[in-house]
Amino acid sequence: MLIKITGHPKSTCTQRVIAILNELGLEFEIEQPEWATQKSPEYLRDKHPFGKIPVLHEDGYQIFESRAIVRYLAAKHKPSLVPADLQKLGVLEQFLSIEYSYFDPPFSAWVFEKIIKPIFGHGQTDPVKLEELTKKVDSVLDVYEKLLVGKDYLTGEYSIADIAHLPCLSYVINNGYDLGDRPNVKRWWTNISEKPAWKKSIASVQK
Ligand SMILES: N[C@@H](CCC(=O)N[C@@H](CS)C(=O)NCC(=O)O)C(=O)O
Repeated sequence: MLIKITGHPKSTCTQRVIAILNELGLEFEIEQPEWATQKSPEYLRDKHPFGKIPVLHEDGYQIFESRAIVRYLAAKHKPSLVPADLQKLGVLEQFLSIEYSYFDPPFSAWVFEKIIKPIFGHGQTDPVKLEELTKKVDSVLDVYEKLLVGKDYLTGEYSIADIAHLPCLSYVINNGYDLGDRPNVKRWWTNISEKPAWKKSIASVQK
């Protein structure tokens, strides 16, 4: 049965799901809700109680939250992306939590300010705000530079923790953010962004 995603190809959360679907070689289609529909009583009742995207629909099964969808699809279709060894799983969960707690807030705010805001008619990019967000992104990547010492991937092996970072990291780098003097982050970025599945995922949607 074809997997359906309620989402928008430009949304970072939707791109996280697209990235894992392409990594797993699964076919899918995207159903884009109208902005207003996304807050309608029907949408809140039937798709997402918080009025957000993305939502996964698979043969009568439905879940929302991009990282939960990534975990579910990887565990189902490619368990090597989610280690069985409990200590390795703990490290993976640590990096997924780091992504959600410390990485995503400034990065998704940067993406909103620079890209999403003007595209979707929420106003022009505020350069002062963007500068503040750039400093926050800098601080997060300074920590990643240390976390990535001697490693090609966050946990040491390519995993869903790397995939979870791709949409926001890719957006900022493709839209003028300079990684600066951070050789470990640069090596990691090259390793994860050159995966064929990611290239397929962002073709024509991130610029
Ligand atoms: N933690 C959620 C976040 C969902 C979310 O904020 N989605 C955004 C797009 S990336 C959205 O629906 N924005 C529209 C809105 O807030 O009305 C996830 O990862 O799925």
